[in-house]
Amino acid sequence: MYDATESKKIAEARALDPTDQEIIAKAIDDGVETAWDRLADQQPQCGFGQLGVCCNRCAMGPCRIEPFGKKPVRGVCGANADTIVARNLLDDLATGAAAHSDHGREVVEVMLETAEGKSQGYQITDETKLAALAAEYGIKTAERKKEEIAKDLALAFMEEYGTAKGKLQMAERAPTKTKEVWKKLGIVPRGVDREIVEGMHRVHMGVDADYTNILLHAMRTSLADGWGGSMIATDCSDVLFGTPVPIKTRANLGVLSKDKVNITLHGHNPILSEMIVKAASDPDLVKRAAEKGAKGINCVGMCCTGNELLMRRGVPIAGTFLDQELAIATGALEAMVVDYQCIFPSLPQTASCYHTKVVTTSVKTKIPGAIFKEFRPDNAYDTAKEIISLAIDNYPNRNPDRVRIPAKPIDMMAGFSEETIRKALGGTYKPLIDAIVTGTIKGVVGIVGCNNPKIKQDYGHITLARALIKRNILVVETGCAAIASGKNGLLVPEAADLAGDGLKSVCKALGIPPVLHMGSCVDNSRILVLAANVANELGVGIGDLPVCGAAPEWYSQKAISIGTYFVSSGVYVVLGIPPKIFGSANVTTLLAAQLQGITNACFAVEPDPLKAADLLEAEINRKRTALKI
Ligand code: BF8
Repeated sequence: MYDATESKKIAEARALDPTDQEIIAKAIDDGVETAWDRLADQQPQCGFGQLGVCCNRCAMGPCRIEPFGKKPVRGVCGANADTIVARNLLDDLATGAAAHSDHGREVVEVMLETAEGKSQGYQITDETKLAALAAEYGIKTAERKKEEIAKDLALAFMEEYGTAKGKLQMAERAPTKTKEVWKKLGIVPRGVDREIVEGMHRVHMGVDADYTNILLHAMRTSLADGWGGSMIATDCSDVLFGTPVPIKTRANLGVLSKDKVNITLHGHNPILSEMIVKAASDPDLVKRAAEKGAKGINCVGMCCTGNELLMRRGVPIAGTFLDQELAIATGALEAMVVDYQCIFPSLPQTASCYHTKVVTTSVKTKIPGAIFKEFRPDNAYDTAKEIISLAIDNYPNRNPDRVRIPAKPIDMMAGFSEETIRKALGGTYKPLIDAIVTGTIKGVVGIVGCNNPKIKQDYGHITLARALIKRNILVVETGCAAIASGKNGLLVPEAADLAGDGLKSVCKALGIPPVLHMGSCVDNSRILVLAANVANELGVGIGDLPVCGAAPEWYSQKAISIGTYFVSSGVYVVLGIPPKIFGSANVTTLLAAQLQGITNACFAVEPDPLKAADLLEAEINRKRTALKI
């Protein structure tokens, strides 16, 4: 046990945000284990694993390669460090691509069931987007009901997953020059199911041993995610729930209420979270909450499903990946309702220290100790009511003596979809292009990705975003990076005062923040579309644009796929956490240098966010010089 001063000191080292620090200190004082403690317990972490030279793929192993040129230089099968590192990377990347794309498939299935009248509580909301997508897919719209069009579109999306056409319709959005690079490399993305299956085939012992060949397939798989599975998830969610427009809300653990039933929606798919929020205003449930002594039902978001909710409904967001245990440690949470991805398996253990109930809802994500309520489209509203009832009935179990809710939620603004940005600029990207040409805005950087307890929570995101806007670089964000900026006050128009004079003038004229929240992690596809549309207007490739990416605090396999589809599309990406590739000099050189000669982009690794800002600015200047601007 620590005394209060020690807990505070530890908390300050773990997180940037004072509200997070407050609850980290409380968790320490309450004796609750969190990811930071588990990371400490794991020290020292396996050096072979960190370098990517550990292979546990078959029953002749596990094998590891000695990284300093001594024996063993090969696994039992004969694979060397290059093969092992590249195979491990493809395996991780395919896992991430599968997570995004499987999420997308579930949204498509709900769209189909909704179109056929078989779902409960969903509807086709955005008819403009539906019509635009139908035109893209050659689906007739004249004199047809929206449900008929949506049914054809859902079937067309399903076909994309395993298409026999050998290419994706969605990827046609990419500029010609970018697609030519893919063609030359033999990485034109086909259906994401196929790329993932082929990836799993290649990493089987005795299949692909050529690291270059393996990495090319990794690039292809990532493209099928970014321009396929993820893009479908984004577009289909917009049709069902509406395309985001600017909206105000609040962020940090202070959004929990001291006198309402608190429900945190954590995970990724809006299919679940949208329905819980909808059911939370059901008069029966509001009455039931009042009967239990609560002043209402307070739904808040967490992680990417939180992003989905806040950008469409203005639902407040409690925090990022590393806030999930802290939300429980406030002692004020009646239920943590999850679907999948980024859910700590330890949540029921955390919850057992308080009264919180952890509810899992997907057959894909069962966690020992959690309550399982299967959530299906055909009974979605009824199940949502059942889950909320469970939270309401748990309200009297809250122990006020163990509750601490931070005082001040922070105002933020979200909802900057590609459509909204384009519309705000007058239907064309010309004003943005002009601002970039004159140097008023030097370029654009997408800051994306997670928290990782290896770095002080949100420090990487916020330090980098502040440094970039000061240099007149517009920042667009998704995922936990965007939530971090919300918690730290960068997502309000007033934050333009922190920007350089050029960017500040543009933000003030448009009334927008210098950091734009573009959505969840699958919504990185919105950044791809934005870049594609700007490049198409200029008649260049994405790789020619002064546009870069960064993932300062990434942890997830999904982030590997995201980073790779950006680099494969021509966007230079700086990672704040080293990927597990340094056991192979060849793999490292290919990803961090040689790719630049092919896609005009590569990866860099820089844990210091200020140095990362220098790298990003230098790359933006390189591309500006090449464009002669
Ligand atoms: O998909 S940013 S910690 S919540 S993986 Fe997870 Fe990373 Fe957050 Fe969203 Ni994305």
